[in-house]
Amino acid sequence: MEQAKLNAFSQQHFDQEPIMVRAAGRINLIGEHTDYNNGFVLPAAIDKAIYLAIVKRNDNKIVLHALDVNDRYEGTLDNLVRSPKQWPDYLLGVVQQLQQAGHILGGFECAFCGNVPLGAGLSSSAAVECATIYALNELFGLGIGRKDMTLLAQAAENHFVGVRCGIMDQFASMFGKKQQLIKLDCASLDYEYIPFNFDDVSLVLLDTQVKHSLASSEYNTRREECEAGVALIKKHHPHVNSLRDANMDMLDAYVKGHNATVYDRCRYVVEEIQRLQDACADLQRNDLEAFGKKVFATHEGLDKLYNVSCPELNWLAEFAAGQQGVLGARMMGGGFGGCTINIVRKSAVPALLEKAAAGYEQAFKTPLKAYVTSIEDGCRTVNNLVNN
Ligand code: GAF
Repeated sequence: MEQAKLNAFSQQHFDQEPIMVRAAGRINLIGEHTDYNNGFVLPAAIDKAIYLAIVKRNDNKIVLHALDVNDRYEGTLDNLVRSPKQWPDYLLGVVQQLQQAGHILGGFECAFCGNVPLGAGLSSSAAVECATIYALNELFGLGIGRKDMTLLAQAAENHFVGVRCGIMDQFASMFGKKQQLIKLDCASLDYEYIPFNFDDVSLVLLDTQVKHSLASSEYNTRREECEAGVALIKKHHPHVNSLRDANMDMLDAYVKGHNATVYDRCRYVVEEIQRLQDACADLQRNDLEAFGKKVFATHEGLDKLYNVSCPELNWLAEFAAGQQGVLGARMMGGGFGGCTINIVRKSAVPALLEKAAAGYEQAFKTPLKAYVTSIEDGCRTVNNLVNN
């Protein structure tokens, strides 16, 4: 549907064949709030995506069309400022990063739409950034590799949009591969694909439909708390540059007695980095029950130690834990709203969806949305959108 919409718009508005790009949203199985601590993450690109069509212009204008909100932005390449509309910033930030890296761009016009639900923690913003950089790279023949595009897309979010996110979301959107999880070392950006076996289970996203306003301020606070923990340890162990280099003995010796909150935050991260390694070993043995237990433990840590959950997410995670056939469930992404991810035996999916929707609506007077998701390829060009 999104593709057809973009195709129809392109035919009407562009006098040349556009380059068309698909950039996916993401899930993350385990390894939350570890990316900016130089740890590991285990994300994947999904079946929900942003579609973007782009053509060159003969002047230095940037013209953007956001089809889903029926809005238009017009500016020039030499005057990139944040827009009060907000949505253009994800594209303009990418243009600014490309210019700062020395790439020469001409004017362009692009349109985009998508089915990544906004504010659901599925990284619609990273998908827009990745679609933009991928499309500009193709359009102007910039020759930038995927890793550098990923870093520039993240920098757009950090420096133009103003969110200090880690690398996970952009990496997943750029490097996603069908049926494969990406085990990413966020320190080196080395990665490997790990197949996820869908024979017996589905991945179900339960969307709280809430996004509490604390989300971005608390995200930055968590980063600062982790940095504070590293600074305390570093006085005694100068080689420790991030929580990736720390262990529980160090936290017990140098952080625990100093600041209980910072200790809890750091403890969660150190445990989560190890938990991810153990969970990957479970996957290698195809032991999804053991994997799922670690997913539950991650939720516990995010709620009790890292303090980024909320009543709606806790309700969903606890509810899922009590249902037959649910192997693991937890909040996903930055927190304070968005989705839980649930690993569910296929036979148990219909009952889970039905009971969760009824219970959640009764508890919070808000409808629950649910998506049974699949793992798909990351950024790529698409030729005939109608048939893709
Ligand atoms: C958000 C951020 F954008 C990611 O970089 C990551 O830190 C995540 O929250 C938490 O794991 O999605």
